Amino acid sequence: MATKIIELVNNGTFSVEKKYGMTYDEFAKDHLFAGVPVVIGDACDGWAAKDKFTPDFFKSEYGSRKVKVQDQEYRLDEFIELMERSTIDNPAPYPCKLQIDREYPELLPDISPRFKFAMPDWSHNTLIKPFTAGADTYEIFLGSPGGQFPYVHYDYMGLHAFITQLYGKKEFTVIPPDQTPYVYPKENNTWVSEVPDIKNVDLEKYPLCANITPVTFTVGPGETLFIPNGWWHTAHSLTITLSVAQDSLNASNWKRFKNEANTAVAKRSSIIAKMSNIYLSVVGSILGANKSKYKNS
Ligand SMILES: O=C(O)CCC(=O)C(=O)O
Ligand SMILES: [Fe+2]
Repeated sequence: MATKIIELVNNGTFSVEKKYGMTYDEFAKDHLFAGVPVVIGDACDGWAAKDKFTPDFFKSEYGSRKVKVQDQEYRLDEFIELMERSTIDNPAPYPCKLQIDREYPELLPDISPRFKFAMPDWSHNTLIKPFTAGADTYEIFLGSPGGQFPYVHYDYMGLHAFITQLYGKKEFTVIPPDQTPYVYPKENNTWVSEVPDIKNVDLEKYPLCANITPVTFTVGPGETLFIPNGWWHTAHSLTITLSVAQDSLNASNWKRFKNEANTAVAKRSSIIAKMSNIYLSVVGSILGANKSKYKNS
């Protein structure tokens, strides 16, 4: 069956498409190694979570669990009730994140099998773990109307992101990596932009933002947004939402991962950074980082 392609948005500089029936080969060439975002319409078709993961399910099954949202602790059922009362003008705090692998491991089978598109994934490999242990790589996001992700960023350590919308609609805004000089990366957290609201920029304060060409589009239930490493992004919920976010690391983003891992280590010690560079070169060749049949474009 041929891949079905729908153009979601096109600003003349780049477009974002939604695709169904994509083969791994197409995804690898046109998105993973090309560094092009895409909404995959059917990646989670085999997941039990598709019907099971609703705000009501979490309220009834896990209501007494504690969650911390924007530094405040809530019972999960109370937080979901707050989400239900949320309005665009007075949104509940966001993001409310549940760590699936650490806190809800019994739910992992519901989000299995891992998509072919997110494979291979080295971010959980024991050789890599020392570098990614601090990254949250398997999360549920609960949002409500008006809930806005607090900053524009690209994902830590050069990891790719797969965000699967299982309930409700979320609007994403993305900006390509080559526009990084115009988004005012923070000096100490270079993956976070200083600009508070990328869709309503104060051009007097941030004049370089006049050069950015963001696109905004909506992701709905059953759809997975692939955000390649280095793409700046942010999101806000249009309705009550539940999404599952996963990261991936493989030959396509190895170079970027290695650079970012070395930079993070170099902040602590230049000698350890040299050792980490050698270590990651060896690990890269063990994992086959330079042997992929696909090439970055
Ligand atoms: O779904 C969202 O709100 C965006 C999440 C995100 O980009 C992240 O956690 O890195
Ligand atoms: Fe992100």
